[in-house]
Amino acid sequence: MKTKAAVAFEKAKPLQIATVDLEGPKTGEVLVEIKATGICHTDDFTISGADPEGLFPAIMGHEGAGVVVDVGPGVTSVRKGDHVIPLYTPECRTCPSCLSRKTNLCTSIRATQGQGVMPDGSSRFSLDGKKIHHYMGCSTFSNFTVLPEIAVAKIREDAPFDKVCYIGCGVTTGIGAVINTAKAGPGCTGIVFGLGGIGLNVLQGLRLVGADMIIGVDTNPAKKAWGEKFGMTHFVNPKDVGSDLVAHLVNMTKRGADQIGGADYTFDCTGNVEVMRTALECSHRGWGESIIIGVAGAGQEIKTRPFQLVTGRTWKGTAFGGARGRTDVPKIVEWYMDGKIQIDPMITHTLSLADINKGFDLMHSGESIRSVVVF
Ligand code: NAD
Ligand code: AHE
Ligand code: ZN
Repeated sequence: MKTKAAVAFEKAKPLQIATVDLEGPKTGEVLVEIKATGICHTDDFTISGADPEGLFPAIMGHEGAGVVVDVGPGVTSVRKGDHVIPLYTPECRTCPSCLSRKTNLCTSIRATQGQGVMPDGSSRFSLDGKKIHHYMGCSTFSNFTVLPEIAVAKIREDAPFDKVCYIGCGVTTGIGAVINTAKAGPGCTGIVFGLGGIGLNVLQGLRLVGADMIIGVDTNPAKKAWGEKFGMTHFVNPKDVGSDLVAHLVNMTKRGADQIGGADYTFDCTGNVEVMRTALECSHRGWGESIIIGVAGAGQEIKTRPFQLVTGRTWKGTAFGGARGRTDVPKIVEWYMDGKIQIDPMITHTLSLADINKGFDLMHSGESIRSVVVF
């Protein structure tokens, strides 16, 4: 069949709208009509050429929602007409990682996913007979896409596609980082670096678990008002603080008789390795945990004095907020539908596919939180 898609033909170039060929679903695969897709910073990261796994040409996008329109042989868990959210972190429930119960990082199709192909090693997308790569196993910047059945979460049918697509990455990553990775609880203190599409969801996750003090840190002063909408109690712009941001944040979080300071949990939502260091070092001596969410480019490395870890701080990372997609995503959709979490105010722009490059411009200028393309 033919489908309209935004294609990244080469790195660091605007996406081009094209009508491409899409083969139908093979064994264990499903064909999904994407109704809406968010634009995540990670799409931009890969398009920029900074992603060591980046492949071109490719159809990016990994934050979608849509309807199953066909299924391949052997598919049992979903059927035509089901509403689904694609999962860049699948959940096969049979690989050693899924069975370990220690991680959400299902390994059953990770190798082929990283090579931009389906589990049988081939791509379903092509143009003029030439292969186009899948991206993160999702390629939601295409009106129709093919996914393995283990990489879709079935959701309730009354959930609006143009809002719940955001649960396909940003919402789940931010809230999941608090609940699944940090396992934060009532009364804790948290510091969130970078109040974009991910960081605001970390803020609302901290509010959800009953954190006492929620500090947001962003170099864009406009993010103060944004943070306050989602539970932030204090805002810090590093540009106003001078050279010792760590000392400033430690001072702000001094509690109890010993007045040591430092947050119970800190989160990097910037992808900047210097910020990651600051985030670790302003976590509490003895028990502070710093969770890396941001994705850093090829060649970037994190560093700190080992003393920071010797004195009881822990560095952690999280992908998709530690969520097991087929199990957890339908529940997060329920939370949204029940009003327990907010999504609508964060979707600042709704665009047509033809205008998808404007979504990236809005991200770069800091004007948008999330842009959503509606097909
Ligand atoms: P975004 O562009 O919407 O937000 C980034 C925010 O960081 C902006 O508000 C920006 O002003 C702020 N910022 C930039 N430099 C800063 C600095 N030095 N100090 C403080 N704030 C600073 O991006 P996003 O969509 O929220 O994504 C954030 C990061 O998370 C990206 O690196 C993205 O690739 C990554 N990500 C990771 C996962 C995962 O599973 N681990 C999932 C989604 C996104
Ligand atoms: N390809 C990059 C890694 C990118 C990365 O870490 N991606 C996150 C999801 S970001 C969503 O917006 C992830 O899921 N990581 C786990 C995995 O298996 O990729 C690189 O550096 O090579
Ligand atoms: Zn993402």
